[in-house]
Amino acid sequence: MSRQRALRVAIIGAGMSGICMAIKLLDGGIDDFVIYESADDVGGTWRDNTYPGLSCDVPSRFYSYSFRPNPDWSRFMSPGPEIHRYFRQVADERGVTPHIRFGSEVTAARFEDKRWWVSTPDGEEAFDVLITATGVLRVPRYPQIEGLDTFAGPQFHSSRWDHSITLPDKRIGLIGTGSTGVQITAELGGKVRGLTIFQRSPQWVYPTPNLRYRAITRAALARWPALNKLGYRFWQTYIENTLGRAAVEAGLNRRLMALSCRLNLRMSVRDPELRRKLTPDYHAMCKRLILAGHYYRSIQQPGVHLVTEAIDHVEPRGVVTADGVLHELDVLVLATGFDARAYVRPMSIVNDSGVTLDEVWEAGPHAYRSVAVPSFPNLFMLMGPHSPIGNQSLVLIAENQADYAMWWINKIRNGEIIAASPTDAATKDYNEQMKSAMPQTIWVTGCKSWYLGKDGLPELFPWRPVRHRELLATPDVSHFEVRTA
Ligand code: N01
Repeated sequence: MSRQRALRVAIIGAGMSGICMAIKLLDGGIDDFVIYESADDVGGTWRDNTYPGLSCDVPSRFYSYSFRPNPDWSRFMSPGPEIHRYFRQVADERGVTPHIRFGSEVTAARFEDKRWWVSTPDGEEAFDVLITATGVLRVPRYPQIEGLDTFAGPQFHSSRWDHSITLPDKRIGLIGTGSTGVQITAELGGKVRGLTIFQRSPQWVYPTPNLRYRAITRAALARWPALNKLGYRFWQTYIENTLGRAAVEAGLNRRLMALSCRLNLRMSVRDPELRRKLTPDYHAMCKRLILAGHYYRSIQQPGVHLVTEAIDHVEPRGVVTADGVLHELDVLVLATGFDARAYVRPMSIVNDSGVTLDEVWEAGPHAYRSVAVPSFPNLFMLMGPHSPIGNQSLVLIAENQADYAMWWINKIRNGEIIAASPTDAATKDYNEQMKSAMPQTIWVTGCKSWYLGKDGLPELFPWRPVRHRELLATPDVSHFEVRTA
């Protein structure tokens, strides 16, 4: 222990991944770290998104830290506010919260004199290791629609919900039918004066009822924690062998999942015209698969209108579609998604040659095994480029990536190395392997989605999630440029 050197670590972001990294540091005996958080609360996605019907679509047992099971989840898939409370509670009980600097936005970070210099409006501080935990879908994407800002009523992005507005008496316009739009529809359909859904592309919906856990089940899970662990393993195995596999390998799994979506639509929507409008012309899972229980039921409620005509423009009274119809509205909700290529942007990350991450990523974000970038020493990313976010629980991905970062952090702390970054050759080789595996994935089968990058290829991990875990389990030092003095 005495040979260990003091080490300072900076984490950017106090969402699910940043909290996970902090716990790994504390468990490893490192308490000299700062978490920079631009907002005034933890939780990232689960803090920002508060729209009606918000829920996770990964089973609760599996969408938890593996080291902190939660017997109290109320449903099979947890409602958003419960997940937010869980992360806040874990941050408090594990001693993470005192390390967080709330309201402190990192504007830049540069590597100089073997250290990372992190800038905020309050000044600059030096660290040995920099961890980015800024999430994936953080920056809202606003649609370019003529006249949008002329709308007379309130309008907001789904991730910036205006809770001052009462909903039941309103005619609500909803643009977007991704996971968010579907969850909002499932919640509001039939409960508001009017819900007009502007659908540009229909979605495949995998039937997933969200059942409540009974009090007796929750009591049993609290009494016997092993049951929770069993539940975690069960859902991990299930997801990794269904969606985890079907998205990246053709075969029976893929066909069964597609069939379930087709049957769900066929059995839930009797009106052939409505069913036609809701039938996608691409393969299930090509876009992010929607997992929902009662979307189709809600869309058939009185007062819900599905509009498939393209939006032409917006005027003060509502949305005008290409057929010239004015859809009068009181509130306009933009469930139009996020800039998935933001990563750490707009902050600038600069290496000791003066090269920015933006420059390195000009052709598209890429990394070594999703966690590190050549020539950017001691920088580790959680949820970095090509993480398996399309077919795995993000919580487990964060844990695996944080463990990987810890492996290098321990080497630095033990004085074995001063800095490490992956070699160009290893990173290039890894990215070429990924590129050649992309054609087998469902994501390239002819749909448009936020998964696709500038080159038309998915910015996702093209193999089964287990492979990502294996790639991170045993760091390969020969793939790294290591500085020892
Ligand atoms: O965003 P999206 P999201 N005019 O990009 C439409 C995660 N998530 O917020 O498909 C008209 O998927 C666009 O149309 P099209 C999950 O990973 C998870 O819904 O491009 N329409 C689409 O329908 C998910 O994938 C949970 O033709 C326009 C929609 O807006 C990701 O977040 C819950 C338009 C955008 O869909 C993003 O989901 C919620 C325009 N100009 C979200 N521009 C969980 O349960 C865009 N659209 C964990």
